[in-house]
Amino acid sequence: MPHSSPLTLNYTDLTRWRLRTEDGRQTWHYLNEAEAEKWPQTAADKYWLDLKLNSPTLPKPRTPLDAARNGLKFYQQLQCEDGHFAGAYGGPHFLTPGYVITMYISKQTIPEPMRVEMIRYLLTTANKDDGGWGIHVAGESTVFGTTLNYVACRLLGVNRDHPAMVLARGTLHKLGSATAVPAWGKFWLSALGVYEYEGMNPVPPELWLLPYALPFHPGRWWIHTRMVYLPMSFIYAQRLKADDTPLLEQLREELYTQSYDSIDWPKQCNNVAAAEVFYPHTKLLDGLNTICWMYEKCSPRRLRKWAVDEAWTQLQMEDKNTSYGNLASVNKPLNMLCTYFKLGNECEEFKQHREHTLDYIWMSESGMHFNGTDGSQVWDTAFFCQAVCEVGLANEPSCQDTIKRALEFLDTQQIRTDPENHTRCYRDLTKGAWPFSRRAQGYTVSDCTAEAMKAVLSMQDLPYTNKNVTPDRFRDAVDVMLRMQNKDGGFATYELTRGPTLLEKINPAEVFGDIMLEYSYPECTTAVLLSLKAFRKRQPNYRSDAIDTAFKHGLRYIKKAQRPDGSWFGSWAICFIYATWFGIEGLSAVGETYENSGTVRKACEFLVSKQQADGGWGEDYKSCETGVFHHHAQSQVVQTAWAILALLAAQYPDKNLIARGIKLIMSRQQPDGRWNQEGIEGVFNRNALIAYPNYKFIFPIWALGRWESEVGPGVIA
Ligand code: LAN
Repeated sequence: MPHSSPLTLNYTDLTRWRLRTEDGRQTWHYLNEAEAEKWPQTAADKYWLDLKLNSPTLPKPRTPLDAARNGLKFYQQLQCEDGHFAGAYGGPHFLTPGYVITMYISKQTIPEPMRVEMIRYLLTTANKDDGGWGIHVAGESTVFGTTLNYVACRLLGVNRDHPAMVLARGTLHKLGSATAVPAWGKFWLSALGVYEYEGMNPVPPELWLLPYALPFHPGRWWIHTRMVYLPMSFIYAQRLKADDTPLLEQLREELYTQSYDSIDWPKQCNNVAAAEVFYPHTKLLDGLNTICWMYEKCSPRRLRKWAVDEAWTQLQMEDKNTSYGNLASVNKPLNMLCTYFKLGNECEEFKQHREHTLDYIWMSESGMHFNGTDGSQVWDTAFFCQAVCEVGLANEPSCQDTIKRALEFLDTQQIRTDPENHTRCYRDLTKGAWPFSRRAQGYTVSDCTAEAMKAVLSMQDLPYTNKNVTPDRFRDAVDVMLRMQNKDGGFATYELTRGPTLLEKINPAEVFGDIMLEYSYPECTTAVLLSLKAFRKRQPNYRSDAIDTAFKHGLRYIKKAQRPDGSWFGSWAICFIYATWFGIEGLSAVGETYENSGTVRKACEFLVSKQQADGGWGEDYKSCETGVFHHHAQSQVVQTAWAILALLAAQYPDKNLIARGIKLIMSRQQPDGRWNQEGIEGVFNRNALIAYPNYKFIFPIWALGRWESEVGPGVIA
């Protein structure tokens, strides 16, 4: 059986790991000694493994721009061979188990160095007090996190008597045992054969056969939700599960506080540990579940077969359109599992899937985990480039090579084609768009197209760069974005809002909020508006009326989304400070400032009211969960940088107040120019945190540099 070898190693030799980056694809490799000699570790490898970098102590910066230059000097070393800036993208605790469970069911052996490092990651990220896991790395232990990660550890070969397992199991039992695991956990356990399908609410694939005109057709759901429920429905409808093994038999004993055979499964469908429910079932959902249950009892065989076939067709289209990389980290293993069940583990399709799981696997100083996506390559690189272009550092000779390589990367990552059969698979056109990670993944996000386009436009203005991205390619990007504006004037993430808000009422995932639909977001909206403005400066005649209208409606949305206290609520990073930065930038694009706009003034006052005693800003992730601002116990360089960027964009008059934030950022800078990792930066679905470790370089450099462009050179007293 896979993973049965004893746990002999606690960690691998970190000096033998290498990150390979090709065309944006990131994969980690463990070399033997001879190979390791021929392929030396780069600064990026060492940095991400937390090995000693030996980067020189830099002259102590006197001015903010000097500090930005030092930050840049350090950060430049981390640029990868193919021109992008790589980074870990972890945080959620429900991703690595999906991979491990899928590998186990499909009878794949996880290579030994990976197995060892995954165990190390899972054990080092367990909560210290009770040995359990939360929904994300900063959360208290939950049944969801603890069940899935406990199972992952056991499948990876950790013995049931290992002290970490004993502790985690005790915690799981105290929290209610695996019968109380939320819906997605119930699914994973059922597929593994350590929970029974009658204990989860139905996921009927027949929904895909309904006419699209119906407002609840899955093609209208937020793409991540629809792409998770698609493979789940394929597996659920056929009640597919792992071949039984002695280890699974043991798990059936370990996960529960009563004997497996005595569990009343139908009663467990709605048994979810109350403390971890973020979005409780509505009456509407419970009613629909009852109808689905009745349907499950009498579903006509031929109809079911037709629905399963349709799900399979959709799955294949997704696999093909993403080059087997898939949309993100949940549907990646799920689609692989469907392929295994349908075609076995010998076929080319399955091998492609297995190969592309590697795109998600990241080796960090605390071990190996599954990233939230196959990276954040385009996103991080685009922000970095904008920062150094705006503040003038891109003109300095020492930055030119970095910029040329980053531009080449972003040039190659623009999506140049549309998805095949796009209407058949409910996809939109993508020609001209940029993705979040890399071109092969094939999905656009409104703000990823926007940020990448802004970055490329600025870089191509520099005298020393190639102008490979031709005007027609920018026009394609603009077309993509203009098609993405919602009726309310705002921009959502991957697609237009396609369904009524009522759909949110059937959100069945329990642990996430706002997942059923696309919504307009201030972050995405501002990004698009700023990119249209930048485009218009270069090509004033292209679709100028459409751009005018988009701008007008976009601004209307931004103003409407502002909260009475002057802030905006952030959905993709923590939280109010992040979105308020976007809100202010959007308004400043049409010349609104603290002096001339009540909206901007209110927003500035909100930010100013949150400045901490040390001059910095810091916000806790609880803001995302509760919708109310929560201070972080310590100020954070990243959030301080966002607040400063916003106040400078607003031309906030009290420069001494901003200077205190600048000094805070400078005081946290290390002698070699780096900033150390502080709190986790990102969030999604209201309740899951995700790391953006590049932000601590990009945004401080940007804020320090903008200070000097706005306020002028000189030392801060
Ligand atoms: C992301 C990452 C990037 C993020 C921004 C570009 C920052 C944002 O402005 C728009 C939304 C987007 C693209 C986004 C959406 C949701 C993602 C893909 C993620 C947060 C990364 C991981 C997450 C995905 C849903 C994880 C899988 C989990 C499920 C619940 C399906």
